[in-house]
Amino acid sequence: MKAAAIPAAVRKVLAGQPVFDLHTHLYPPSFGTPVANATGPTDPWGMMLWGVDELVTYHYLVAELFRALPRGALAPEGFWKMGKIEQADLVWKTLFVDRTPVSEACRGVLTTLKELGLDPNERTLARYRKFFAAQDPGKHIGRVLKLAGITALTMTNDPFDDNERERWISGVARGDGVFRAVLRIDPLLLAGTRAAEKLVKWGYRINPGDEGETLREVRRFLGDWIDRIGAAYVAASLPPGFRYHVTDDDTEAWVGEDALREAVLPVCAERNIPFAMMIGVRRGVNPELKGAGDMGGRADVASVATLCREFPHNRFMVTMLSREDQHELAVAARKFPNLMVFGCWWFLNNPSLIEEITRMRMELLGTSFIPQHSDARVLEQVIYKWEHSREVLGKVMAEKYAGLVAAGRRVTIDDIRADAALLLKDNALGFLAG
Ligand code: FIX
Ligand code: ZN
Repeated sequence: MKAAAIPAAVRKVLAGQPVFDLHTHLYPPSFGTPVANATGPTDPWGMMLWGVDELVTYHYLVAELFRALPRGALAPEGFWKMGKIEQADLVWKTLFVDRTPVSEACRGVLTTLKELGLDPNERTLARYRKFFAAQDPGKHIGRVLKLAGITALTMTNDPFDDNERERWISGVARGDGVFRAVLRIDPLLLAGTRAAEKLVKWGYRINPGDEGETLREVRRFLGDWIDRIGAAYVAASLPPGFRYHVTDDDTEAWVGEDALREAVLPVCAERNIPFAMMIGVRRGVNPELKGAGDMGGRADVASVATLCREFPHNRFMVTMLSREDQHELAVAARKFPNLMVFGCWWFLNNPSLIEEITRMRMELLGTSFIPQHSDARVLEQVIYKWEHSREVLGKVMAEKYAGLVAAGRRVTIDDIRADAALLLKDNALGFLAG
């Protein structure tokens, strides 16, 4: 292929390459949908978030709202007392009308509206609301996933969340070939006492005086839920202070170390599924902002390397929240084939950082990494998150192919197709399969 033809060929191949979205907070209609988008089965605590009011009140935009409002004009508490419609109207006016929506989260809403055939220049949400109110949730999901080029994705399924747990126990919630389940276990590792209380309530024998029995019962709990939901993998988000067996200093054992070593990893190995660690989140630095109040911090890649070394029969998928940890994590992945680096998580999911990180990963790891996941919380976000990421990935791939041509290596359309399939789907599916 002529070098000049490569960029357009890459864009075309990526646009047609189906994606497996490795981490989202999306759910099918069987998980219920809130009243604000009432056209299908509705319930106030429904988990399937979709439509313009959810898009515009995404926690990324809530954080940006309070930076744009005049200081003191509205306390977060006052915002939370508003209804969803009122919140959305305020966000739209403040960030999209009174100001230029140049942030990535704002641009994402505009891309999504455009791809759905709507005019992103409306001064109110009225026309958008009319469009969404006319959609049937089930059909709308098919259209949105097609626009995003997603053939399957994983949910985030947390048995410690009573709202979600009840939906599984009652049998209404279920994963399927498109929405695959993931067992999310943060409280087990981060809030052992609270988790133990819940496990006892659910009938697991947690006995502080008998660690062996307790760990056996934690393993039983994990196995029960992996089987109940058909988990593709087990996941946890971890704070910057997460440590494991860091022997080169006197860091005391990290709080969840026993549960990780004696329960989570043995069960994942036995079930032949990966354990995903999303490391570096500092929760609730501004609790007034609720879901918008988290931030990140530098974490410890040495602990990831120790786990990969000490548990060679486990597979680890890792994403880290700090830009400063990305290079060390990619180097760690060079040392451990049982470590799969994935995504540009959360505050890294911006074009400038996706480009920097993807370029660095490709230079260190070739095509043996998963460049992106959407982390979408609202259904339609996948449209922009994947359109924007494909654009950046394509730029980096074209640049690397140009380097190959300069080195005398011919680049064919089959090369591009094979690489696109690995990066957007097959690395993930292959790593999940074992
Ligand atoms: O821990 C997580 O799964 C994070 O992705 C979320 O807590 C976070 O709110 C998010 O959606 C970031 O994109
Ligand atoms: Zn997430």
